[in-house]
Amino acid sequence: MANPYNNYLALQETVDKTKHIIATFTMKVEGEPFDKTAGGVAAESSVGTWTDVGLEDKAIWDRLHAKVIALDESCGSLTIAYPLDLFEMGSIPQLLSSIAGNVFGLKEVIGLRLEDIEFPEVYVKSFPGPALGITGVRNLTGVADSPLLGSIIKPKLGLSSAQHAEACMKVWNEGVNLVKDDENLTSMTFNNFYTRVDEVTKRMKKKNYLQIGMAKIHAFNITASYEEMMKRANYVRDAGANCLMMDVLTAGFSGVQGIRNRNYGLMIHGHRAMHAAFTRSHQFGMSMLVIAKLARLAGVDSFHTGTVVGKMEGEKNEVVTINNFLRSDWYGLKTVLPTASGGLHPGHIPDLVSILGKDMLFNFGGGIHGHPDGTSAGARAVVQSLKATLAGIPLAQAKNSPELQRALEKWKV
Ligand code: CAP
Ligand code: MG
Repeated sequence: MANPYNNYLALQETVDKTKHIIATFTMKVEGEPFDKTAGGVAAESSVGTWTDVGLEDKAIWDRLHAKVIALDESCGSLTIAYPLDLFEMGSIPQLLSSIAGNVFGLKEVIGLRLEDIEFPEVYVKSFPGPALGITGVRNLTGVADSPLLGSIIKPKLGLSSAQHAEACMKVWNEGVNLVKDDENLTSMTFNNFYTRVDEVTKRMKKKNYLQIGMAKIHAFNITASYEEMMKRANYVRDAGANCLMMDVLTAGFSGVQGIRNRNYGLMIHGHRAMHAAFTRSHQFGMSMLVIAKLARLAGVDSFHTGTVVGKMEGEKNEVVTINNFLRSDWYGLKTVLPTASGGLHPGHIPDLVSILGKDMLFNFGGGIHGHPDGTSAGARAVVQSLKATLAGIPLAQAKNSPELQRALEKWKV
């Protein structure tokens, strides 16, 4: 009996890209021919299985089977075209269950990485995408073209809601645009989510920090079970605040889509906690570019993509490629503000601007709250650093910037 996997090879065929989703993988095989295993990956991620089945007729096959349209064993690359009818429009969980589902578990596959996915217009348009996009975030804050500055309150956990809110005010008062909860700060015994929203928005309203066109942003981390995320998002909206945060991978795309599809009209900041479990290994997993594309479909307005110069891994080419995609036109879907975060301090800003550009959010946790003279001084130092950088002044020569100079003493670049 011929192995059905071979039937999925269509190397001479040209497919209509407007009617297919095209996935590119890197694959390593053991104990079976590369091409047959490529067919197996196409089969198991579309309509097939390890043997022929009686119920499958020619009509089903012709309409739905995926096709291996390119492969190169020498570099392990594999490209598969999936007919659109395989997918439920507007559902990232179903897409991943298909293309990034069982295939990673096939015995003969000893390496498989989803490097990129090309989506046709009709599929992209089945998602709302970001509600604000870069333009909307800039309109909200009144920051026309320079990078936005953000902070993560540190320590990550332990402060009370009032202490957290006080730290936010210190940071905003010095000119920083955004503050976000840390990825693991949700609703704690010592810092309840709802109390935190109250404490923060109460202070923001007193200083008129929620006025559109000059607003400060607080990204409240609503990550939790779905029904709890809805309750928290409602509360943030009803409190008159302007931004939700979700840990996109731990909350799951179903959760992110669910919240976005409720059209709160609030900015959504996407954190990528746990991404490295998928993206770091070059043997198994998926690329950060794939995750960034899915996050844009799901509808985040800002998303972490890497710093190149900070504490987290991420090569310059990869980070720049992802950022360019997030800012690019994509069948009319709004753009996403790339966020550089992780081990950053004021001394990094010149490199950040020259490598990543100005359509960016630069986030500082330890780089503000670890300043030798405290949080306010740390916030002033990043503002001074950005000002000097945009004026083309070397940081060491920046005038009237004592806080910056103190920071440069503590943290050498
Ligand atoms: C940064 C951070 C962010 C990471 C996420 C942290 O704090 O709050 O979560 O940047 O990494 O918890 O480490 P610091 P990535 O500024 O104090 O380093 O952006 O790569 O997803
Ligand atoms: Mg964090």
